[in-house]
Order: sequence, then structure tokens, then C-alpha cells
Amino acid sequence: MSPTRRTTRRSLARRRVPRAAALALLPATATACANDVPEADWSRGLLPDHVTQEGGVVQSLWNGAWIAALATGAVVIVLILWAVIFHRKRKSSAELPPQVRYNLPIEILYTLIPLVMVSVFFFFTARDSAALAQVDGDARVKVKVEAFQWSWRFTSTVDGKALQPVAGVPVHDYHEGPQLVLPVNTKVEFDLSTDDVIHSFWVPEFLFKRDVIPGIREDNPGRKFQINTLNKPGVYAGRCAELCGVDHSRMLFSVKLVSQDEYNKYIATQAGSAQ
Ligand SMILES: [Cu+2]
Repeated sequence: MSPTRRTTRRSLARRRVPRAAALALLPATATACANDVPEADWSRGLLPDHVTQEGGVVQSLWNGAWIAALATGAVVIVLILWAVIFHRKRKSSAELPPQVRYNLPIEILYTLIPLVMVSVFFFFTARDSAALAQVDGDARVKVKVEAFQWSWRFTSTVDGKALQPVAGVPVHDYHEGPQLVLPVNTKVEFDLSTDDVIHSFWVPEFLFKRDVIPGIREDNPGRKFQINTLNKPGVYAGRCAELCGVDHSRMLFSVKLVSQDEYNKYIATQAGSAQ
């Protein structure tokens, strides 16, 4: 290579490397800028930090699934490389390596191993799904969630007394949407309903979402779910996760977790206007 060509290449690389680096950083910075996207963290497998006990169940299922998937992937890659390296056709001879078609023990083995793996995945998924779908009915706070095109109405009932409903309009920022105030360290039951189209109730920090489907009767267990809030006060973004029309993306709300004391003060201000 001539010295001039080498310099051109080097300067080209000098120009391209920072550009590539900037491009690689783009997803990270984009995440940091968007104000309603929870901070991603590799230690949690990119899930947001959960604020409910149930979120902990999802997080551990997620971690377990990744560990199992990566372990499976590693074993498969090692087996492929082993076959490719040690059992390839040699250039020196025209003969094929020994063929193992219709080898019954091997076929039984590679039927049984995936069966066992799928059973293990199924067991943990079914166990955790059942736990997440569990509704005891004795929650201190019960929230009636009504989804509509394109916002939400939240009506909390605390110790049997209904508070004034909180309803919103389509907004660009979740801080401006309707706000559901909930106490920390409390069991909360949700009842989801809608009169128009399918929506989906999603608070990323709950690590949970549930479709809100019109025409589902009140006694259908699919309408309800419960959470146990952790002691993590803060304001968390919520959104509709089912494309439901032109202002779907503006169907934003927030959940504010407050201390028990603060919640009791909040109830006092809301109770007077309750119906
Ligand atoms: Cu919607």
C-alpha cells in the first residue's frame, strides 16, 4: 500500500470512528432524554425498577428466563462448534464423517431434553402468572379504572368510601394527565372497564399491563388485578398500551406513590367532595 493511500484510509477511519461511536450511543441518550421512559439498567435486564411486590415476581421470572435462554444458547453454540470443528469432512479424504441418522438413543435424547426444558419454563411461567392474576378482594384501596378515547377516569374507594373521580384529557406529557394517588406498602385492587374500544392499562414500573376490553362483565376475574405497593414514593408514568385511535399516544396518566400520612391527608381533601 502506498503511503498516500494509507493516510487517506487513516483519516477516513478517523472521521468514521467518532460517527460510529455517536451512533452507538444514540439509543442510550435517546432513552435518557425521553421524559416518560424509565431508566434502563442492565443489572435488571433492562427492565425499569419495579415499585410493587408483583413487579419483583416478574423481575425474577425475567432474570430466570434470560439465564435459561443464555445457558441453552451457550450449550447449542458449543455443540455446533464441536460438530463443525471435529466432525467436518476432511479435505484429504472423499469420505463423509460417520453419519448418525436414525440413531434411536440420540433421537430420544433430543426429544426428551427440549421436553424437560419446556416443562421447566412452563412451570415457572404458570406459577408466576397464577400468582399475578390472584385477587384477594380484601385490598384497602380499590380503584375503578375507566378507559375511554383518549384518557382515563380513576375512582378510588378507600376503606369502603369512594373518593372523587379523577379524569383526564389527551396530553403530550404524563405529568399533565390524570393522576392516581396511592399509598406505599398497601394492597391495591384494580377493576378495569371501558365502553368504547380495547385499551391497555400499563404502568412500566409495575412491570405489568392488562388489556381493558369493552363488554366484559363485572364478575369476570380478567377485569381485576391487585398490587402490593413497595415503599418507593414517586411519580410514575402510565400509558395506554393498545392502539385505540388517533390520540392513543396522548392517553397518558401518572401514578403517584405517597407515604401513608400523605395519603391520609389526600383522602381528607377528597372525601368532602365524594359522592
Ligand atoms: Cu387507549
